[in-house]
Amino acid sequence: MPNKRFTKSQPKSSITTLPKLGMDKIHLEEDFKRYYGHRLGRDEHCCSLNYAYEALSLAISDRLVERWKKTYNAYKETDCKRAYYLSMEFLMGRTLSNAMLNLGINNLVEKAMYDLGLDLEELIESEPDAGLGNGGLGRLAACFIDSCATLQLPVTGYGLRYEYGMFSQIIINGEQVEKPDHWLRNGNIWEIERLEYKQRIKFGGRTESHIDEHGNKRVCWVDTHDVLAVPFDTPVPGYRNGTVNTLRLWKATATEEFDLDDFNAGDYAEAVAAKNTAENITMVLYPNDANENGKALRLKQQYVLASASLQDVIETWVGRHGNDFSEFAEKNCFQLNDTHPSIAVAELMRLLMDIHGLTWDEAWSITSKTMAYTNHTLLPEALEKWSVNLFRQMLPRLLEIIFDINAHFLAEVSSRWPGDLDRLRRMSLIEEGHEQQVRMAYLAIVGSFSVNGVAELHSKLLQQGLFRDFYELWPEKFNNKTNGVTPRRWLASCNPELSELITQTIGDGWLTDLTLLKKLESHADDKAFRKRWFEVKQKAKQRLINYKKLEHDIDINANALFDVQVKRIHEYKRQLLNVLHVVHLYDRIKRGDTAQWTNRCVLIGGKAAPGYYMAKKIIKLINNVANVINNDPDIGDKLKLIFLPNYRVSAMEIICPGADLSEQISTAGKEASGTGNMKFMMNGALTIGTLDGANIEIREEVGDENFFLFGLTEEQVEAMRHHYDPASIVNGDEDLRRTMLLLECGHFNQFEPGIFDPILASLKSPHDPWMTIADFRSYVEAQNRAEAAYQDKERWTRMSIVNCANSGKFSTDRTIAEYNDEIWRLTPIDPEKQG
Ligand code: 26Q
Repeated sequence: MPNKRFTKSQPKSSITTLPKLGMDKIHLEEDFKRYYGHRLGRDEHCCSLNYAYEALSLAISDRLVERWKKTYNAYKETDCKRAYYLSMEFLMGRTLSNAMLNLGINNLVEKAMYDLGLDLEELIESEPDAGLGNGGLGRLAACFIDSCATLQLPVTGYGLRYEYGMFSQIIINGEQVEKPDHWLRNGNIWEIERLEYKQRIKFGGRTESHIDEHGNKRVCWVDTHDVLAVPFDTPVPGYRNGTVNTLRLWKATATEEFDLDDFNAGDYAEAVAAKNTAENITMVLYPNDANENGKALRLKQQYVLASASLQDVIETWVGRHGNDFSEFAEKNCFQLNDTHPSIAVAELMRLLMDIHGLTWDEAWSITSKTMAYTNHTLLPEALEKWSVNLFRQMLPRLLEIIFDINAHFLAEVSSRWPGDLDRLRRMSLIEEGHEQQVRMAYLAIVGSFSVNGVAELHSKLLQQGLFRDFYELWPEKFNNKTNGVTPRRWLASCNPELSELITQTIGDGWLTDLTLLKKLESHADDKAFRKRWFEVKQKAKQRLINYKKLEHDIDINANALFDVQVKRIHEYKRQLLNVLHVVHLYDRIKRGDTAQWTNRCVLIGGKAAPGYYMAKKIIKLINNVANVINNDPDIGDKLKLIFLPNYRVSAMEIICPGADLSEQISTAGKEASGTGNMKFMMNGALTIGTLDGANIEIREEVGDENFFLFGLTEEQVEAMRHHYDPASIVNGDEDLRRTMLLLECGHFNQFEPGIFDPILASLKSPHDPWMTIADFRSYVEAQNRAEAAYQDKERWTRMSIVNCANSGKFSTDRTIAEYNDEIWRLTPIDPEKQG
């Protein structure tokens, strides 16, 4: 009974008071050796990297746990307001090096390991990524909780503990093959299982209603098939400030009676098999970064996250306040990371009414003051919808509540716009059609007091387009919170040489106030400083080459322009535009048009959703083009194209310091924000980009002269749609015509005839939503400007410094400060000044 509390005895305080752990080299070495030798039972005959990694991690983890308990107690004692970040994804990457950096013991541990004959770098790299996310949205959640801890805000991350994270990608014959990512295979020393906080989650069954002794209607949800959600907690340290917050991830398991019922009926094997249905719920992360419609298992995942997290918060509340919820809304705030956890709106209503006896009005008043929703997409087809029938079967009580929310809401709409039936139809939470669907984004908007986009353009387009009707009704709910990235992982930790140079030049304040990087700008005029900057960049490029060498046998020269596009493969992100440019460069070399040539190495990486046909074709095309170019002796160092397999957090930590040029080339109006763009800028890459997402704000910060802008604006894209004629653009542009001809004649698929026809057809279609052909000429011109700039090393280096110097806005410390000032309104708590 692991969750049984002490009854006959109480622990003496002597078992809970511990001496403070030493933060010096001697104590760390001692602890490391003890864990290695005693806990793991190893000696000099067994020098597996993994045991050394574990021993060190255990020693570091102890130091985190010490601060974790202190933080927990400080929050509890102050009874402060709290926020909860609800997200189906936390793309954490590796933990060890970040923990050491934030504790301030990274240098010291490096020495300690060295003295023990170990290479810290090697230990760090032996840790698998926690890849519990698809891309931008999941990594943003990870950067957010880092900044919350650094700002000492009482914020808990709630998510799911997937047994299998994002698949790992291998390339066979140019094609993506997915391999399951069993990231927990060797255990996970950073998490603590908390059986005592498990929660029961209901599925299926039916509802019954009756009138209680006060004459109120009460609903019971009965005959359900329940599962348990067990939390696993991971510490989230702030940067050198004593705060350690919590990331709580739920694992679904079977209830005890689940097996017993069947067991008593004599069907032992069935009973054990039934356990699987429960445990399957959190088995695997869905590897789509756009909506994959209708999968029942995905809805189950979403409900486990929402229900377990809300019950957890309410249990803590009731433990302190009993059934008095009068101050609940003043003390709690739930930030919904996209619509994925938005069933929480209905679930909070259910818990408050059915379990805690509140009236509809009381429950709605609380719910609509505690929920806040962040949108991450502008693609209408990516808005999440669930079939009403599926909902009725799986979550009948929640469907009733959604219908009731809708009835109240539509009454409000019709009193504001009497008789406007079309508006009612447009705004209803239920989409009518041959099958009724629940519109999750509308549920999130109606149930929240705040709705935000993730970059200025994105937030504006939400108000004018996707959510226009709602903006007219409630303009005060809508706001913008431009994304960021944590400078601890994305500069300090991934680029130690550049960080060292920056700190030597302007001090180390930038680590917690990134706007201080601005001080670097004046040094851009200092030739000696530029030289050092250039040397650091070259080293980072060499590191990237060495990393690539592991998989490839291609000679890459660090003097070439490193031109990088890494992100999920998506038509709207337009990796194809990049490929068209590469083929155009190849064509130029082949026809001898190489005066003033700039050697270039184009790196493209990213995963395709396994069911996304076009995205997989694009990967194949990149690899085929690469094969031809890299094996053509005429091309040599002038041009290389490399597909980086298995792009992930730990890969980006090597890629972004080594990039010269950052490709941010989505069709204007389609990329909500982008965050890779920020990581590159911070590490001194220059951007070639469209006026889309946060690119616009990056250009504003760095100035047009330090940014390679191209392409149609969002308004021009929309205006051109009606008369878009790619065929005439191709015919009128000799370079483009030749490029398309090379692709069409099968030059890159000589033994695989026709395989790229679908790609070519989509490029040439007047209905191509991404309008790639429309931006080709302007893109090539911007690339030419980039090459000219790169030829002048002094000029390029100056621009690189200016980019880094103006990246201060893009720290998640700024983003989170805005979330807190305008949405959460939490008071920072310093655990060291408490108690
Ligand atoms: C939904 C339903 C079923 C299965 C999967 C999904 C699903 C999963 C993940 C839908 C979307 C996502 C992820 C979206 C995402 O990463 N969006 C990106 O968010 C970043 C952070 O705000 C932005 O910078 C990017 O512009 C945006 O594309």
